[in-house]
Amino acid sequence: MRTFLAIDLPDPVRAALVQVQDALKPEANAVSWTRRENLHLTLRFLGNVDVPMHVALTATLEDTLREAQPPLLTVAGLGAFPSMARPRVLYAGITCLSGALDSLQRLAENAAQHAGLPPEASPFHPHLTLGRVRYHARNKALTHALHHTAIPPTDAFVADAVSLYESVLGPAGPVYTRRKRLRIGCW
Ligand code: 2AM
Repeated sequence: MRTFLAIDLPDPVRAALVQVQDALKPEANAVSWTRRENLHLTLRFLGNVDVPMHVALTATLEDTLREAQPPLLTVAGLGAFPSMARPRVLYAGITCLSGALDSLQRLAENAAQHAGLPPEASPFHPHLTLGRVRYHARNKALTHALHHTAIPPTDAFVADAVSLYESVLGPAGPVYTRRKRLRIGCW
């Protein structure tokens, strides 16, 4: 089962991100846009993991998340990987106003390694993927739009849980199904 750990987004944040996608669309015709229901903040991509590993991983994470502080998050600015000049992954940034998103990511990483997964090689760059450019050439209009498109203001939100998602890849894009929801902090 192909899975990842993510933080869900409130509806008003999703709506704001869809508005941004709509604003960028005229400048980007070869982009696979993330569907509204698929918008999320990835904490840790796990890849193909078997059931016993998931059980071990979620048990460890559930325990450690109880001691964690739910972070207060807000959406902040547009960006692109690998660069604004050569955008391949279009994203909205995320800023942590209080609590620590990085320590949540470390708990997810520790749980993954404890369950037997190899360490994540890439550094953590928290982001909300809006779309992926299918043909990556320089696109000055898109770069310009990324610099000049404003994200509609949204309220900051508390991330009160980490979700384990199953991802099934298909011709119409991935379908994500939540398999588990692990609360952050003591309730
Ligand atoms: P993203 O956060 O940039 O969108 C499910 O595939 C999620 O896991 C995606 O949202 C994706 O990135 C993230 N992810 C991270 N590394 C990945 C990888 N090697 N393959 C697929 N998805 C990955």
